[in-house]
Amino acid sequence: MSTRQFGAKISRNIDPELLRGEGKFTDDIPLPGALHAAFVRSPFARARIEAIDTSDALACPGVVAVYTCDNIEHLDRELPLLIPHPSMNNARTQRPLAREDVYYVGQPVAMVVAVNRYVAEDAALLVDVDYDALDVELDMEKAILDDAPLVHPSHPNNIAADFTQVSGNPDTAIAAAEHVTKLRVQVDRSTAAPMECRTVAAWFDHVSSELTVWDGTQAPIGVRGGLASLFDLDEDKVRVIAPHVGGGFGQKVMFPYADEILVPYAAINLGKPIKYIEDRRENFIGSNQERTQIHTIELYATKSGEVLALSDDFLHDTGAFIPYGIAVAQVASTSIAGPYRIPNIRVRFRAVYTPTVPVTPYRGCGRPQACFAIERAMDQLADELGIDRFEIRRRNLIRDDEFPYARDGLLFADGLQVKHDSGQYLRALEMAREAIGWDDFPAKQAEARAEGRYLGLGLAFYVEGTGLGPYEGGHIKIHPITGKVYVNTGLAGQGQGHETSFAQIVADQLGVNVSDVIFREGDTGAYDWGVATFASRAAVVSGNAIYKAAKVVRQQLVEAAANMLEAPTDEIELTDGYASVKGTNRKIAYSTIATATNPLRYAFNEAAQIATQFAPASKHDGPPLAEGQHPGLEATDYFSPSCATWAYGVHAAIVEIDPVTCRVVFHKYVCIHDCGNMINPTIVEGQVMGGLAQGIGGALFEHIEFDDDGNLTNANFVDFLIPYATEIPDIEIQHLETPSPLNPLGVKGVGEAGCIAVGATVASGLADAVSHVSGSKFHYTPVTPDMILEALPQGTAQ
Ligand code: MCN
Repeated sequence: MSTRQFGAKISRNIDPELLRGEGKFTDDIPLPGALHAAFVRSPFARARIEAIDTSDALACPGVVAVYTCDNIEHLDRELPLLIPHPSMNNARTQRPLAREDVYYVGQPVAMVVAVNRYVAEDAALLVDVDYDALDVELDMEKAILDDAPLVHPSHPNNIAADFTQVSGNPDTAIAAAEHVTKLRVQVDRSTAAPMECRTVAAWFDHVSSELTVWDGTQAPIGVRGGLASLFDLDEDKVRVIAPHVGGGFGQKVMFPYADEILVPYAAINLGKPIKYIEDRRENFIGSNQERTQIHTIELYATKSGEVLALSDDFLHDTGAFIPYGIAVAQVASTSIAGPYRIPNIRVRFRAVYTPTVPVTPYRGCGRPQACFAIERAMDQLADELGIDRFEIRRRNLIRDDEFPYARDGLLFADGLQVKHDSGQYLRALEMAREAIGWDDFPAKQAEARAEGRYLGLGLAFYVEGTGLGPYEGGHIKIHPITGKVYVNTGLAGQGQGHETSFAQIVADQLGVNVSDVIFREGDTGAYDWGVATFASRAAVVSGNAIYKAAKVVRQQLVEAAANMLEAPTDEIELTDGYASVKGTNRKIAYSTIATATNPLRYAFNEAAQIATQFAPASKHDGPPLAEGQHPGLEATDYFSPSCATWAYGVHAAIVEIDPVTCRVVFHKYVCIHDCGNMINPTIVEGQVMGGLAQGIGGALFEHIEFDDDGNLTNANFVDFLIPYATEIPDIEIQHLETPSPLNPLGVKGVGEAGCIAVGATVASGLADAVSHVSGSKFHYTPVTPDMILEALPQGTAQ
């Protein structure tokens, strides 16, 4: 195995197990004697709770306990604000179980624990809650008016945060501008819709006082820390395992949802294992969502299309609580200038409380909205100035020699200045232009129009600050018996292929096959330093931590082998699990080196016998460890990024409107993207494709619909449409690899990239398709067939 593994297209090693149905998800964990939990949830978007009567539920055979705010002791409190920010005044977070008031349909009010889920669900229906319904306003633009009903009386005009950032000197630039383009765009609410809904199971061992929790979370270490502090346990007494997780997409990163603390609480309280598996309806009404933003964006430009200043003022729907602070809105506000060198920016947002399920990051986290705003604005500017859409972008893109390009005054969600670290933006645009066939398109469009067809070309450029800190760690150990390499991190994957891509990094450093690297994540019992999987950060932060640890183990291998083979270190080669002396047949297996470097050897295998020749053991044990020496081949290291690294890409699509159904048909979809050096292009493409499919969902189908009373009216997959394979076109992906200068591997993240530009691309294509007959600009997503019908001349659609 002399070929380099980093950068190789290798199939994901976890897939066969998952495809055969052999994955182990929380619900597959055998917990003999487990009780099951079900929740009573608010049917009102806003109401006072006059009384809760649990007596009928408690009398139900098989019911073991019913919890309300009155019998959960110290847990009856507002949960912590996860990301504080000075722009928020008295940020409101949720109580595990409602007390006195409910703030959204789906809010947990009581938890029933019973011998099985059927009994628990039936008994939950018997909990009698007396509500006094209050007025609600779900429309953000009305919710900020003086007479609007308040979600929290503590917050006038429903404003949770009001924050402005300024870069450069917008006022001067605005005064100098020759042209201004202004538009209002809206992206509406969606949800992550993971295949597996959220899950949690817990067991407390009263003898050892150890709490074990299986949680389909993106952040087991965070959950562990939270539970330890809530239950006043040493962290070492709490083990959180994220087994296989059927997709997270951001929805499973937030801690704590009510169930995540109440299920462990009941397990401690009742002395029995407890399980809660959220059902699909609960996932729709009770698990966090994202996306609604309304932007009013203005571009101030010269007549030749050079953008001098950008002003954006947007409303961000934060739902009824704001546990994540302003993170989503801040990411949107700092991505608003996209890839353009706009020196003067003023961006303000107001986060608005609405009586709906809370808003936390969902794949893309504010970037799809920002991309939609700036890219629709760029198209409009191009139209108004009579410049073609590729050209207007070309004139404004950050040029290669301008990197690193800092936006003074704009702080990203990590609190650090926005700085685009590297890229080839002009080249990416040119590649997209060629791949989509921009030069030939006008003729094709003219031909289509002559036949009465609506054919359009859309494009959008996106940027994504990835790889947020603060840090991750990696632990590597070569096993003395088998020579296999074990790698542990504090991450938890939900389908990102970490098992393969991180094995590739290690395989290269240590000279082993990827199949000999065993990667483990999602278990605080195995490794418990780190943060979580979110913000497209694993490749950057964990990848580099693992790389650093692997380099240390490599050095250990080389030194030990040099000693055992009596050769200088620079003569040692590492390949295929053996250390050898260059140009000779003298070689030694890693298992032997690992065994020999451990003074205490009770192994009975061949490696141990051979190892004895090199370092003969005394009767029971080997030579003492020298000062500073440690046994075996093992290292832990950490990586802490200095700031976000910026990935980017361009999408271009040729779309046609089916005049009968107003369906959007994709003729071609091209995605040029750059996530720095790719560890595994197969995984990168899978991530881009998955994100893109989610983006198409958001652009055309997926839409959380509330009625005027705040009821979610499409809480199922019949009415909430996610795209199937039949709706996803063939995607032509082309890679650019501009290394990030900010980390040793030169990588940038890719997990969210695919979804960011899709809405803007589709809208751009649709507006182009109808531009000869309609002024429709498609400034709203999802674009529904109704909207398309409205854009067509009357009577066109059949
Ligand atoms: N990768 C690579 N080369 C790079 C960058 C990344 O080969 N230059 C590989 C990584 O090694 C990893 C994968 O691509 O195997 C994604 O890496 P990264 O971009 O670091 O993203 P994370 O692993 O941190 O995953 C989080 C990201 C986010 S924020 C969401 S949301 C999302 C996503 O990943 N949710 C997902 N992708 C998902 N994919 C699946 N199947 N399920 C989800 O819930």
